[in-house]
Amino acid sequence: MLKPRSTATRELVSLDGLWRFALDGGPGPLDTTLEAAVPASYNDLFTDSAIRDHVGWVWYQRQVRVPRGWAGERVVLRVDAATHQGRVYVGDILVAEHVGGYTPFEADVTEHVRAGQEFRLTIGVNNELTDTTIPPGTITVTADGRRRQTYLHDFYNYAGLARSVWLCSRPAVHVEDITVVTAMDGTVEYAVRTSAPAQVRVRVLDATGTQVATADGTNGALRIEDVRLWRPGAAYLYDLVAEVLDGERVVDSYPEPFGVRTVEVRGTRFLINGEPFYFTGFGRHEDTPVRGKGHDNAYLVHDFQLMDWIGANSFRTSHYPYAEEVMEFADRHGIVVIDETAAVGLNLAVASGLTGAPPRPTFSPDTFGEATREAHAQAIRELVARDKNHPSVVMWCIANEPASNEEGAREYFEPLVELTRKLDPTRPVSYAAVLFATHDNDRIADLFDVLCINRYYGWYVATGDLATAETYLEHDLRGWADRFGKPIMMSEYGADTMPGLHSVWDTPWTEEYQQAYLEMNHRVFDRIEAFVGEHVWNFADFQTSHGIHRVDGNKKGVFTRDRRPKAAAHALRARWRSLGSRKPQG
Ligand code: GCB
Repeated sequence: MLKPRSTATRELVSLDGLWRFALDGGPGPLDTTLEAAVPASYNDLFTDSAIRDHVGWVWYQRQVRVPRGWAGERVVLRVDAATHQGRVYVGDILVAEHVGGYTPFEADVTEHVRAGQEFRLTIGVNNELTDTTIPPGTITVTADGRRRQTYLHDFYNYAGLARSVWLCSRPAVHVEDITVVTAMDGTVEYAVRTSAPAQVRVRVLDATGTQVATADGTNGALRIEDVRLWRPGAAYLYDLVAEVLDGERVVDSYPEPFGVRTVEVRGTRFLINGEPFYFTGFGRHEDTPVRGKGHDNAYLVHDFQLMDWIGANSFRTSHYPYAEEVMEFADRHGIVVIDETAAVGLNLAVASGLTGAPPRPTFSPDTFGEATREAHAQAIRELVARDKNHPSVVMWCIANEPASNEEGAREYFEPLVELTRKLDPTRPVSYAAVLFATHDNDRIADLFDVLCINRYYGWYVATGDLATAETYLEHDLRGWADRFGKPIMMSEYGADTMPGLHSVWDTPWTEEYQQAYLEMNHRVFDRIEAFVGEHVWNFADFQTSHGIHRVDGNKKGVFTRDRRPKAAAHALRARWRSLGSRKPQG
């Protein structure tokens, strides 16, 4: 799905700002004095815990005026994200409904609005997670009748309109979709889909706006002479401008930025443009005080500055697709991205491990079955549709810590891997493996291209004993490397750390321990030939749900929630700045 842009043939009105907000409501005028910021999660905006802990629908409403010059154009409403389900109304009319909290959707509302006139726009947003949503969760009702939401991931279930909302104009016949696939010799294969059969021309512009190639037709290949590659740390972007023509008249024009680069897994190497690439960086979250998961360009800039400062060349969009602004920023600045779906928590053993409840099988008709898998498939379709042209995205991660060791895992995942490969034959596919999944009981790793391993030896296991942790970790990782013969990377390793807490001993929660813990991990990584990268958990401290395992959130950040470095940040900086994108010599 194309990002809304203003072009010579399209206009764009941002609907960000303050919207009327209420827990009770519907498409009719809201009876409320509350206002909520868009984009922002609503949870932390208000002091009323009934709002923060609300389970179900909430309502956002505002007046919108259609620009008077839009007569004769298609008018489209676009919601960048409604977490986790959205319903859009123009006046009393339902114009769009969407499930999935981190991918965009839109509605053509031309028949319901008039140029120059106002309409009442209402968006209902539902935050419920069930065994058929991605991510999954459970709703229970307390003795006094309150509905409570629990889920199988630690980060807080922020909800609402956390990304922008747009009113867009589009010509009657317009470009609907563009796919770009590149080769290092400058060959650009393209496919353009239009809203109706039409004459199409494509033009490739370089970063100065100079036309460097052109072709006619909805599908084809063109060639950029003396092509400049998109490289990690040295981005270069072209625009593929797709034009719908009526004779010589351009009726629609849409520029899709792209980079020329290749990605390939060969043996135990991860290659970008044919060269081995070693990932350094983080699993992250979209998470800031007050805004929750609300997209914020100031944090966007600052977080990328900090990643640059520390020498990180990459990150994973743990545990859901991030705002498109983030992906475009990564494209422009040469940061490499592992792009993850919101399928976090498909694992009932993790929950029972923490609660002592008897484990239930994760994959079964009564737990995660056909309907869950269909929701998961849809999450993959929408992720690939949105992000397929980003040069920064070098791999899809279709799930975080699923029960890949349990019966039914293979039957569940095989069709999803096939689907991902069919949707995008050009990028490797991975999942992040949970501690309980080992090289001898995992049932799905052979289906994937890269082994992404999450491990917390020295934290959840062998707590405070880094010597034992080092032995366990090495044994574990070597097992995976030897059995599968694929590239292997650490997709999570980390230790909760209270800034300002110090000790001369190996004391968990201290700044020294976080640093020693990371160094222990690095010693092991550097001894393993097939290792292709390290993503520390987490870039910054982040908010979690209530629970005795967290004190005001997860503190495994290398930066605090307000982005100040802990001591480990300086040690990582020394290592990563000296590595660049090269594999360490063990
Ligand atoms: C994990 C999860 C991540 C958690 C982390 C932790 O394995 O993938 O979402 O936040 O552990 O800190 O426990």
